[in-house]
Amino acid sequence: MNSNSANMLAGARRAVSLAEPAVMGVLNVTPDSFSDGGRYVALEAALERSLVMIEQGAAIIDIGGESTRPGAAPVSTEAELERVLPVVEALRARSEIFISVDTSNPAVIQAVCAAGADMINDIRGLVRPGALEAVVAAEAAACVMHMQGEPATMQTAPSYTDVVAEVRAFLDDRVRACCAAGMAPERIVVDPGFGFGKTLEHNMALLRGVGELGAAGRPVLMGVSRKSMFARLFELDGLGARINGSLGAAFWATLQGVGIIRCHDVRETAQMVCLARHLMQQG
Ligand code: 7PJ
Repeated sequence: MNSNSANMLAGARRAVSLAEPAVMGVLNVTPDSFSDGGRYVALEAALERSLVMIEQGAAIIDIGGESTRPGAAPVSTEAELERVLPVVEALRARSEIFISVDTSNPAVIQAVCAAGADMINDIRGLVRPGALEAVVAAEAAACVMHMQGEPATMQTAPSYTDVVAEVRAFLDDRVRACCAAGMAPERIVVDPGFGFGKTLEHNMALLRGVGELGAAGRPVLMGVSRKSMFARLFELDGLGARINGSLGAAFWATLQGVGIIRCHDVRETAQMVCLARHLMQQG
């Protein structure tokens, strides 16, 4: 595989180097924060949070307006656009940061890319009708993620014969579909989808093999930040336990050559990347 293209993620207007893992900071724009009179305050808070994450070392900001947690209700196109679009516009006006938007909706994809988003992060792997075409038309970058089932039911009874092989086969297939639809390979990253239709054992197998999941030579995005898998693993819930697990995983992922680490705790994650990179240096 061409190492130059494998070390880059290109959007229509800007690119990010993945020569060392890029830290992607999560920005949730939740329904409550945008209701009624709180709109302007919420927009300012979202912008401020983004700028803090950039200052702390985020190379990508991932804006999400659809809750994808297990059991979450679906959201209309209008509601999703109302939450996400003003944030994309405001952040683009203030910064040249690589902007990612978490969505599966073709109309949202079209609108946010027109407003300056560089990347679409789709937990459904761009399988919804029109989603892949919208990304291709916008010349945006994309993260295609594996999920077994749908958010509402995915944790009921996840089942695989060989989780690493099956997730890899799905990601290979989606990279091929993206390329066949006209997406340039340097626009694609793949994600095994930790916690999306996976038990603790499945998540651990995927984390162990995270360096080998790069479908068709494309970099891997890892999203384990604060996830319940760590509460299960440590048999102890609480933010501290979840953050500790996330940071250990970030250290491991850097050693394994992961391209992007999606996280809430940007400064701490950037420190793990820094330490691991120093230990990997020869001589
Ligand atoms: C992921 C995501 C992930 C990608 C969420 C949460 C749940 N996108 N969106 N990968 N997780 N690409 O952050 O706990 O793992 S939402």
